[in-house]
Amino acid sequence: MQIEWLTGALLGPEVRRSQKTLGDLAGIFADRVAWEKMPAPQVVYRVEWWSPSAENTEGGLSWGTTTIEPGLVGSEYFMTHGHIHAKADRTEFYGGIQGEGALILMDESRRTWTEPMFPGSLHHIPPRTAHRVANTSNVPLRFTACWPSDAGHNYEIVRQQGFSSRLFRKDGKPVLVAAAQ
Ligand code: PAN
Ligand code: ZN
Repeated sequence: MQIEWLTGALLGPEVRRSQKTLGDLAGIFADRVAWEKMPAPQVVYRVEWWSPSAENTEGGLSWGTTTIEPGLVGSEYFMTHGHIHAKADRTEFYGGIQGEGALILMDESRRTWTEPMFPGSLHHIPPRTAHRVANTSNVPLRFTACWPSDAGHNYEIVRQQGFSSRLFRKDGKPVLVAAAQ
């Protein structure tokens, strides 16, 4: 296995890859009318990862790099779907590589806050904390992540309840806005 540190790109036969398009992210962005006018096949982000231990292996680790394209749906930045770990006490590291953005975190009481992401930023996602990343720059945002093999990903909770705040561009700058209930 190899990593290209300048981009986070993973190289090797065990690398797995996935991507999410605007069509895959139905219901995730606030402005449904703007979302419907955009091409469903447009890629919002890609993930490449290496899981040397099988999923669900206690004590194992996975390593991944996510690349989020620059863009907006209405005035909301392109972002990852977001999830909470199925084993909710499992934590994770994120590290910014390229571009700028925000790590959006939400605790169990639905309090949401952000941490700025930039090349060299390092983040610890605490237990029981939903997480997603928004790209607030004009270039692809790339970050690396390391998480426990048995963390699991609960996407349902985000699909059903969303985050309590969203990141919009206002006057050219990111602003966290309480979501309409
Ligand atoms: C990351 C995320 C990745 C894509 O590797 O899975 O950034 O985001 P979604 O999983 O929300 O689509 C991670 O947090 N792993 O646990
Ligand atoms: Zn995670």
